[in-house]
Amino acid sequence: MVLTLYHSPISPNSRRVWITLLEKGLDFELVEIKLDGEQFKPEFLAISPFHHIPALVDDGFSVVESLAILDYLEAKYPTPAMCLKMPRI
Ligand SMILES: N[C@@H](CCC(=O)N[C@@H](CS)C(=O)NCC(=O)O)C(=O)O
Repeated sequence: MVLTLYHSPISPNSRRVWITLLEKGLDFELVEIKLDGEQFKPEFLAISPFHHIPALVDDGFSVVESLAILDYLEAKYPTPAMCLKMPRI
């Protein structure tokens, strides 16, 4: 398993993904994207076509949008659960 998080340290959207990776105890690589134009480089656009961080690459599979990344991580790596689902009453 090779997980890479493309992020910017000041971005709250990046941080929620970063915290989730840490809380789940996953091994991952961090790659900082400087939002001074680096996000428009073709290598990064191939991962994140709308030039947004965060982006997660999992064994070559790219996921963008922080909330979608959190859902992806929860589905693929469910333990420990990061969201308690309450039963409907
Ligand atoms: N809805 C997206 C928002 C992502 C976003 O707006 N990222 C900003 C930084 S916080 C960004 O990459 N900006 C660079 C750009 O628009 O070129 C998410 O939750 O991931």
